[in-house]
Amino acid sequence: MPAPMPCWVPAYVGIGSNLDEPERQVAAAVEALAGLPETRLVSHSATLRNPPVGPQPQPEFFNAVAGLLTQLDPLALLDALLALERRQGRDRSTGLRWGPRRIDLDLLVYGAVTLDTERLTVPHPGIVSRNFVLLPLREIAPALRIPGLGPVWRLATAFDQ
Ligand code: A4P
Ligand code: MG
Repeated sequence: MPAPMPCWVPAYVGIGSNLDEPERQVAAAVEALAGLPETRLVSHSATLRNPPVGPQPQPEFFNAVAGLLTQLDPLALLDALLALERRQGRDRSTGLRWGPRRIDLDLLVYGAVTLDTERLTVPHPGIVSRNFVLLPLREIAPALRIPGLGPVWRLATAFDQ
C-alpha cells in the first residue's frame, strides 16, 4: 500500500508585541514561524502600528499576521506557538488579561476546523472585533472564509472609514 499523502492545512497566526523593541519582536516571531517543524511559512503581512486595546496605559502595539501550511494538528500547532512565545522570552508573571507582552501568538484560523475546548478555541474569538487582526489578515488572505463568520474582506469592511 502506498504511504499516505501528507495533509497540509492552511493556518493563520496573529502576532502582537508592545514590549522590548516590539517591531523587532514581531520580525523575530515571523522568522521563528518559518522554522516550525512540518510547517511552511507561506506569507506574512506588513507590521501594523496601532493603539492598545485593553487596560491603559500600556505601550502601543505592533501587529502582523502570518499564513502557514502545516501538517501539525491544531493542538500540536498551539503547543509550538506557546513554545515560541517562551523561547522569545514572554513573561507571563503579571498575569494581566490583555496586558503588555513581548510576544503574543494567537492561532486565528486552522483550515475549516471549529473547536471550543479548554485549551484551544478556533477560530480565535477575538477576530471579528479586532482591527489589528482583520486588517493584516485582509492584506494576505482577503478571500479566506472564517468558519462560521464569512470572508475576511467582508468582516474587515467594519474597519474601513
Ligand atoms: N487559547 C485558546 N484558544 C487559543 C488560540 N486560538 N490561540 C489559550 C492561542 N491561544 C489560545 O493565551 C492564554 C491561553 O489561551 C493559551 O494558553 C491557550 O491555551 P494568552 O496568549 O496568554 O492570552 P491573551 O493573549 O492574553 O488573550 P487573548 O484572548 O488571546 O487576547 P488577545 O486577543 O491576544 O489580546 N491591542 C493591540 N492593539 N494589539 C494586540 O495585539 N493584544 C491583546 C491581547 C490586547 N490588546 C491588544 C493586543
Ligand atoms: Mg493570545
